[in-house]
Amino acid sequence: MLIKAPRTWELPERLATPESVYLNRRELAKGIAAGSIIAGAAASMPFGSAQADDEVIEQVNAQAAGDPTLDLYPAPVNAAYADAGRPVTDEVENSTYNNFYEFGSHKQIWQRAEDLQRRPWAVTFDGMVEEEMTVDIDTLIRAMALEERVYRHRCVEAWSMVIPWTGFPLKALVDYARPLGSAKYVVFQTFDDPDMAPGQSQSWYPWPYTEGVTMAEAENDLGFIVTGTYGKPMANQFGAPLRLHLPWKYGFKSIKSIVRVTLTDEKPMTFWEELVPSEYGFWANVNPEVSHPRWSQATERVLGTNDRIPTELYNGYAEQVAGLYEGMEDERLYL
Ligand SMILES: Nc1nc2c(c(=O)[nH]1)N[C@H]1C(S)=C(S)[C@@H](COP(=O)(O)O)O[C@H]1N2
Ligand SMILES: [Mo]
Repeated sequence: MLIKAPRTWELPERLATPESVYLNRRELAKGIAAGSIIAGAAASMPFGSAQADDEVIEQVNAQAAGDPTLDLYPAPVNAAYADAGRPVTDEVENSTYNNFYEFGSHKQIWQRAEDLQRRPWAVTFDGMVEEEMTVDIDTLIRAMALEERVYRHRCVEAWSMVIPWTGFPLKALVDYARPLGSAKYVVFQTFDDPDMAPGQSQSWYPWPYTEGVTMAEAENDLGFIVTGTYGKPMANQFGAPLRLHLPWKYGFKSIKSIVRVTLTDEKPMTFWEELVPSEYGFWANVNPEVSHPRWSQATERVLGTNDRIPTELYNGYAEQVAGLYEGMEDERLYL
């Protein structure tokens, strides 16, 4: 019997299992039924050579195993979002190719993100709410019914991934905040702590990272608040312990490591718009026909493959979200 990752012996079975198994759930279920789960896992293991891959999986699993919400995983799959129409991106690939400028302005921040202190963590709800409050992250997460959704993720830099997220609808977070009827936008902020995150010493960036959506966008069923990836609490580099994912928008809208949620009637200035207003706007909806000023958005590189595929309007989610933008043709919807 082959056990691939002996260093993770102390982890629950689902965390010691190679993620390739995840990609092949039906096989896994059959394996369990046949009483041969380990054999099934070994058969589909792609990490043959790479010790480096083991190191990555060890990191993400160790972070998951130390997370106080581990018992909530894996969460039930929301059948409406069980399949993103493309294969799920390999977890090692996904865990080692991240944008998280707080830890460096390049993709290889997964080791530096070890320094992210995911507990204690609190989220403040303020602005146009019935009552301002600061809530401990574990209280917040446990107040929600977690579910899993597989979503496409398209960065403005023209690469894409497919990720099994765990979390809860953005709308549930907004309801939790108890907004006043006058609120028109939901604004999110990441932590601001240069001692923990050296990128934040780079003073030319407008820290803290800030993003926002309209109330109508926040209430659309697609908007998702993420707590986990690949069936377990997410690793730091994904933006633990709480991040946003808006699959129809360019990835920079999907703010990581949220500490503040503000309800307001003023359209917020966001991190990238403040930095380079000619290249990044508030709406940032995916559109293959509207080029970035410095490159085309017509196609995207699918990470973990050699494929370059056509990009779709609203990243393929037009049916759910196009209606949000009717009558707004004069706005910069696609930048
Ligand atoms: N706080 C914060 N959130 C962030 C970023 C960041 O640098 N800091 N980068 C954004 C960008 S450009 C992308 S593409 C996604 C990347 O998410 P991933 O690393 O999970 O793929 O996070 C977004 N959220
Ligand atoms: Mo991005």
